[in-house]
Amino acid sequence: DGDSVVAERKEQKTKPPQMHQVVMLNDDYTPMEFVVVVIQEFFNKDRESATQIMLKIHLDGKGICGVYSRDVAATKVLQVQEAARQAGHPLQCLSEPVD
Ligand code: TYC
Repeated sequence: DGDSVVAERKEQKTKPPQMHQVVMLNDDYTPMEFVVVVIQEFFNKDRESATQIMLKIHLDGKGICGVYSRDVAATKVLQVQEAARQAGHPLQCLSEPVD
């Protein structure tokens, strides 16, 4: 009945956290090799997977490097931005909630 539904909801209230995808954007200047190394280092991909992701970004304009909790995704974005800044490349990435 209604009471048991309410009691059950109270015990099962927690939902999994919203996940966020880290999207990397193409540009005309960042070397392909730099992008591959960044994807390997910060998104824990092997060289083959990183190369496939880089080529997808290069061809489509953007691509998903990984899906994480909001805080981890935000940290990945900062790590990529700092690596790009330090190397003098315009590489950009962002995080957005997964639908
Ligand atoms: N378009 C770049 C080039 O031709 C390569 C590149 C790929 C840059 C992916 C950014 O996110 C990127 N050198």
